[in-house]
Amino acid sequence: MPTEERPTKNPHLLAWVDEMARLCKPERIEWCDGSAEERKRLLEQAVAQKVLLPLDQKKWPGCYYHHSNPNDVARVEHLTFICTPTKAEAGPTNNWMDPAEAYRKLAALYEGAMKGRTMFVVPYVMGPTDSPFAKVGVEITDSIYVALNMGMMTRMGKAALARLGDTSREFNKGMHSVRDCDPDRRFICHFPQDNTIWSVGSGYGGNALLGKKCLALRIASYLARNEGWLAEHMLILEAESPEGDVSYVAAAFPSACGKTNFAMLIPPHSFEGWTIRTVGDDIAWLRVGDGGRLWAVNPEYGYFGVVPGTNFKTNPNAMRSIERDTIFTNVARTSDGDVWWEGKDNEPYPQMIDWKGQPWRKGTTDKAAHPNSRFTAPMQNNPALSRFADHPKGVPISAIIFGGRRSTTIPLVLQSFNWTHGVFLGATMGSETTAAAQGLKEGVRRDPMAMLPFIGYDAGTYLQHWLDMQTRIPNPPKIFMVNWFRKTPDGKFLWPGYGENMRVLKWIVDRAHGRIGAKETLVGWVPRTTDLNLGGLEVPVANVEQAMKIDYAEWENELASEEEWFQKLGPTLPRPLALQRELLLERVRSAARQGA
Ligand code: OXD
Ligand code: MN
Repeated sequence: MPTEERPTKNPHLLAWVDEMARLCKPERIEWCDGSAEERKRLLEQAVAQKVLLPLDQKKWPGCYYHHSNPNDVARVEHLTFICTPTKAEAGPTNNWMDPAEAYRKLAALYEGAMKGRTMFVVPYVMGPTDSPFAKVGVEITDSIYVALNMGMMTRMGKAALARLGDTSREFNKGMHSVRDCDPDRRFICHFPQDNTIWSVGSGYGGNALLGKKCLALRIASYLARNEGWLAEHMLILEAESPEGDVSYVAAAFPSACGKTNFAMLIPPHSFEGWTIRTVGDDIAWLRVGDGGRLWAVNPEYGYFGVVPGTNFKTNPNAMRSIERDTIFTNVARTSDGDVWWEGKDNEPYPQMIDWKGQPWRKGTTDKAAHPNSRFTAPMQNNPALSRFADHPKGVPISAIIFGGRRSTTIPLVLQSFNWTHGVFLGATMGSETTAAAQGLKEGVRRDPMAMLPFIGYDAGTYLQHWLDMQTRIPNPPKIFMVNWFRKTPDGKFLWPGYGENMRVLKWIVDRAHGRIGAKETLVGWVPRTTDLNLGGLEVPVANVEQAMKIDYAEWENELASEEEWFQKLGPTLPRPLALQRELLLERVRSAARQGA
């Protein structure tokens, strides 16, 4: 066994690292301490190994490029498993594997997988290090790319070992090997009861940076249910009004539906004096706190965002966040160290190297950057970072927003009648599929709370947990639904989105504080056109009205089609949600019959 400097005395951690080393047989073991010197050294090593290519350091200081294996560009939901003692605990929306079988199968793949390679031991904290809500994880990986990315996405190194201490068993055991990156030997397995993750065969962020989707969502959602809180796929933003009132909002959108853009929104000119700041762009851990309110912490420390479509118009704060110290994965590059992607401000260069490393010429129809190409950037780079982003207590949430990508039916914005109706809106949320996950059927899929791929246990039980949270929160946030993506019958977006979403956000914040009007419909509260500030909007009001329209015939279809989804959830579907659907459907049906 290789000897290495061991920066902890924690016997549980040491025993586990020894056990994994015996299995994987690395040539060397390197414990990451999270220091700047270490980062510099690892970057140099990654460049020497051609895992990273340095970009032009004048244009892109501290930035690097990474080509993934072309077979490894997104999360793989069909290869992601929840390994609970019974299949019922994983529920009908997850792939399940018996834990003993999963350990056996993956151990065989880990056997000797790190021969001749370095095994990095990466201790990290999800959440502000001094927060009572933070969780410690340790990832073992044979990927220097993963070690470097974990150093940006989490509070990594010494601070995590200090937080863990010398005796605690309370850390997530995350085992990861890219092995030979063979899609036939790729598995992402979660063992919620063991607080353990085993991932093999992929180096892609969502499959390999184990603090993010695997720990902060799948495992954390399981812990959250047991401990009485919520781990959610939500951005957290801070909205400050011209009068200096500050409100916090958490919003759940499926992957690649603009969460990062919303979290970094710049208000339009007619909203002078409003400022939006980012607390988090992907994950929120929500707990009941002071004042009986729901408080949110962002467990992450960096952004792993979708690059295509990002530019100085759509998201200037993201552009500034990636100007330095960023790792770009699978965008296009030039031979002199520049990067480009579809939807960047400038035209493509005539000749580039595409995401697969192949020559690319302007005019070809092939995409130069992969649609799910990504940036990894430290959150401190964000010029609009909230000063509470690192606060141990987090921020108190006034409104929760659910939103999908829907061409029809779902209006621009809708406020739920109450908590149960809000949970129903989240539970039945649908979205058209995007590039963030491979192998999904095109079309609308139900994605409860944008958590379908991330609920670490039975989905019906998860929805019951959401309902149960109401009685724990004396002052709960109000719940809303939005849809930025509604289209005309000929396929044009009705709403301009991006910064203009401020108009909707303001209504939401004002509603949460009970200071603006709305109209009651059969399916929820909506703004009247006069309740929205539309000053300076370059889109005809008729389009906005179309985007906001509630068409009861469309809703009848929607509510009727939700039955199939509820049936899929099976016996644990909470009865209040089934009744909610029936109640709404009956009301909408009679209204549609009257031609309303
Ligand atoms: C992500 C995702 O990377 O949701 O955030 O896939
Ligand atoms: Mn996400």
